[in-house]
Amino acid sequence: MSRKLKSLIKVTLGGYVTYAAISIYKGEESFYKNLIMPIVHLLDPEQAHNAAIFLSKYRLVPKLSYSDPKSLKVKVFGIEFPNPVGVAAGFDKNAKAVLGLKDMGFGFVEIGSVTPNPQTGNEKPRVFRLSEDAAVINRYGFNSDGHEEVLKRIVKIRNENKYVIIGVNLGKNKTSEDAVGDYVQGINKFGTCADYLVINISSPNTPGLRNMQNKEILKQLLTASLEARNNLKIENKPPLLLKLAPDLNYEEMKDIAELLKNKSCRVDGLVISNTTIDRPPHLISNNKEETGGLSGKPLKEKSTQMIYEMRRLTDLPIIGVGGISNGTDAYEKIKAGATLIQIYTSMIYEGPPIVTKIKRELDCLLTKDGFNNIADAVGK
Ligand SMILES: Cc1cc2nc3c(=O)[nH]c(=O)nc-3n(C[C@H](O)[C@H](O)[C@H](O)COP(=O)(O)O)c2cc1C
Ligand SMILES: *[C@@H]1O[C@H](CO)[C@@H](O)[C@H](O)[C@H]1NC(C)=O
Ligand SMILES: *[C@@H]1O[C@H](CO)[C@@H](O)[C@H](O)[C@H]1NC(C)=O
Ligand SMILES: *[C@@H]1O[C@H](CO)[C@@H](O)[C@H](O)[C@H]1NC(C)=O
Ligand SMILES: *[C@@H]1O[C@H](CO)[C@@H](O)[C@H](O)[C@H]1NC(C)=O
Ligand SMILES: CC(=O)N[C@H]1CO[C@H](CO)[C@@H](O)[C@@H]1O
Repeated sequence: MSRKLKSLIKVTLGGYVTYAAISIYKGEESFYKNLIMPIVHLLDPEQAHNAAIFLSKYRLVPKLSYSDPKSLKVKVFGIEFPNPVGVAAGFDKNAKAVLGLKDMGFGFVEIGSVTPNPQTGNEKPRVFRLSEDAAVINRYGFNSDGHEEVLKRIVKIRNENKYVIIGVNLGKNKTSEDAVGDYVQGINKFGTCADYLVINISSPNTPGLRNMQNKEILKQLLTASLEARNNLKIENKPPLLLKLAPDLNYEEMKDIAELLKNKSCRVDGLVISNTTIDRPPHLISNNKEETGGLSGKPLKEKSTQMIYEMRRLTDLPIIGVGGISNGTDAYEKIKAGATLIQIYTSMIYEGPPIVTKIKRELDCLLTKDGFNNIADAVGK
């Protein structure tokens, strides 16, 4: 059997099993975590991920009965979010699954990273589960359908008049000599259809990255990107966010914060954080030696700490991401200074019901502490 056909069957099978289960046990959390996700995990992680995108693309995910409570509504960057729980970048790199993700209950979807030209990324295997650590290591290396394709998909969603908040995470081509040029091109391309844009200074995988975490280059990147955004010929210009690696030390954080005070560099918000190249000594899974970015539970404290520091250093709104798997984790990020949060890795382990779980628990925790809404709890 050809490899392609084989993989198609595997993906379809994975999809079928998941779908059947969804139809029978709508949104049952422990059923997913203990039964469905282990079955899905018989597929290799990239196939499992493709299956998930496939299901979401055709909107074969449970329609939820949970409707977002008022306490979870939050307004930031001039946008009203129905709830603060978003999908982190990298899950729906090519904007194929946006509406399915909305059906799962996400308050917003960050697509990408999208590179100007299509590129295939690194050789497979390039994503690894660390099940015992509730973590993942990936070295995808920016596989992307490229600006044109992804833009078409977003425009289609917009034309269908489906209201969903979409952030676009912009990337650069691996072979690009001009990172700033790639970002500017992305801003011009997606500026009119994205609700927010994200540029980054954080990839442990792409050669040349660490140099980017250098003040001069960062300054150039920020001024050029902000200028491109400000020159967009539309009335409501999208907020521009900067995504940071968790591997910055305090001095580097201070440098960045200092730079962000300059009006020509002042982005509208931060996404904290990307994956880490660190390998904490307590990891026990076999795959812990793989090269790439580590995400999930072992990243949690590090990213929360960084949110706390950057909030104090900059006062910018923050999207908190890294190792969130329940309402308590989300609440910790919010109290550290995040206004919105995102998840990726925990969805791999617990499946779609995790979205409602986080929202329900978060609502409870807010009420318990006497907060009326998210905004009241940010940074407390
Ligand atoms: C398989 C995988 C692919 C990712 N791809 C991207 C990406 O293309 N762009 C990006 O900004 N972040 C990417 N991320 C990082 C996530 O957006 C997020 O910052 C990180 O995984 C921490 O969140 P988590 O612990 O909830 O997974 C990726 C993460 C994973 C696990
Ligand atoms: C993207 O990649 C191509 C080649 O891979 C490169 O020539 C180009 O300069 C890069 N940037 C843009 C904006 O296309
Ligand atoms: C802010 O940035 C601009 C443009 O890069 C530069 O000319 C100016 O000196 C900077 N100001 C400060 C206070 O750093
Ligand atoms: C963060 O790191 C991962 C690799 O771990 C990379 O794929 C991703 O693109 C990076 N994020 C950004 C915005 O560069
Ligand atoms: C939430 O998840 C964390 C791990 O990320 C765990 O330590 C904690 O006990 C969980 N809390 C609840 C209330 O489930
Ligand atoms: C998505 C993306 O473009 N990631 C970039 C993050 O920043 C570094 C530094 O420029 C780039 O190398 C990555 O490609």
